[in-house]
Amino acid sequence: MKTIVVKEHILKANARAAAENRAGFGRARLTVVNLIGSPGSGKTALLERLATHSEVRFGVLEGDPETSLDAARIERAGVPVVQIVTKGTCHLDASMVHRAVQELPLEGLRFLFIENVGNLVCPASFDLGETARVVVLSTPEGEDKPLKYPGVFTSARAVVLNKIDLIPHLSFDLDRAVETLATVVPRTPVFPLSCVTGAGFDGFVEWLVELADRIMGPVAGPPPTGADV
Ligand SMILES: Nc1nc2c(ncn2[C@@H]2O[C@H](COP(=O)(O)OP(=O)(O)OP(=O)(O)O)[C@@H](O)[C@H]2O)c(=O)[nH]1
Ligand SMILES: [Mg+2]
Repeated sequence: MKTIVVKEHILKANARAAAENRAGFGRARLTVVNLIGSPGSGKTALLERLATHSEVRFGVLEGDPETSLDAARIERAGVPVVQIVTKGTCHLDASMVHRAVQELPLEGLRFLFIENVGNLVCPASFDLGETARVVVLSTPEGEDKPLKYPGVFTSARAVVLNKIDLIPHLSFDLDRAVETLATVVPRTPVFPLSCVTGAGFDGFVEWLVELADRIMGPVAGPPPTGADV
């Protein structure tokens, strides 16, 4: 009996496309952040608040199974955006990103944020060619998620712990959440913050700017053009 290992084949093809994306992002001097989190954790809210920080010039690729509602929110925030509708697929892949980024005006941008489909499992397996993954976990989800979904957390360069403004209304224990994260990802920075009040947000922005400085150098270099990616 013959067995076809579909997953392995798909992941190999994705890895090739991701490597091409990564090379193109490097030529365009873009720091690319793959935002992963559960539906409703606040990924789009994070990007909306980030739009108020002029030190982070960015564009966005929005991934959703249906609708362009999130892209409309990002556009209202004055940020260049392209919506990828996956038609039910539970994650973005590198070829979707490659096609979508051709439609995004990259001139003058230092960052590209890719909001993945809301999910803590599927997006973890698909490299998009990003510089860094950031997981957005929110307080109503509970402190135990890093234990239940370790794969996505171990692949992240940073964790945002969003919706800290809601803690007084929840049984969520911030110290316990930070301890739990430390058992799963002891060296990963954690940013407790609120996208609604802005509390804790500056620390995350500083980390982003340092990341870009480390990867691309403190001066952004010649503005990228669409032809570079
Ligand atoms: N109280 C509070 N609400 C928040 C915060 N961040 C986001 N929200 C709310 O949470 C809800 C979901 O936020 P979104 O930004 O749409 O979440 P998302 O992760 O982009 O969701 P999907 O794209 O559907 O996966 C919205 O009603 C937001 O206003 C926060 O820091 N505090
Ligand atoms: Mg969203």
